[in-house]
Amino acid sequence: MLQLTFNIALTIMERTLTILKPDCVRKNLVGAVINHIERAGFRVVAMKKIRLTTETAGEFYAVHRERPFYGELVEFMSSGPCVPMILEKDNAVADFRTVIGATDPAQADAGTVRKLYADSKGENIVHGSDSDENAAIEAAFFFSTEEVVRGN
Ligand code: 3AN
Repeated sequence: MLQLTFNIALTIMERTLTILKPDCVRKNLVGAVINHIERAGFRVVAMKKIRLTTETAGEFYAVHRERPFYGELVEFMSSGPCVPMILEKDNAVADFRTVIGATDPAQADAGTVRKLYADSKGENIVHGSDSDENAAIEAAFFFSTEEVVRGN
């Protein structure tokens, strides 16, 4: 029984929250980016297409409220639909940040999502959580428990 409990605990995967941003949707790159993400070993366990308001975008990025680009960021994130997703994989948060590349696409490694598809630091195609704690907070921002579906 103890052994069984241990094995079940080992199968719990780490999660991260991503948003395919309005530039990704506008450029019709949703499928290409999801393909890139799945090929990197992530599983999509929740996904929807929504449009943030300036209020909800401002709330999501509240941590950046004092930064000079905050207004621009909120305006951009509410400028069209976006596609938030919860992704599962071992080491999801760190591995996803490797897959998407640096915030500034000019600095991003070759083959990363931002290097391949992004135009600028502001319009950089995808968001990725920066810690396990924020991943959980951000996942709850977009999805209810019922909207998260594990398994194949
Ligand atoms: P990342 O998304 O790579 O974790 P953060 O957390 O530093 O980057 O920034 C959050 C978001 O704010 C970025 N995804 C980007 O859209 C925007 N951003 C960051 N730096 C700038 C900047 N200098 N000018 C405009 N937008 C920026």
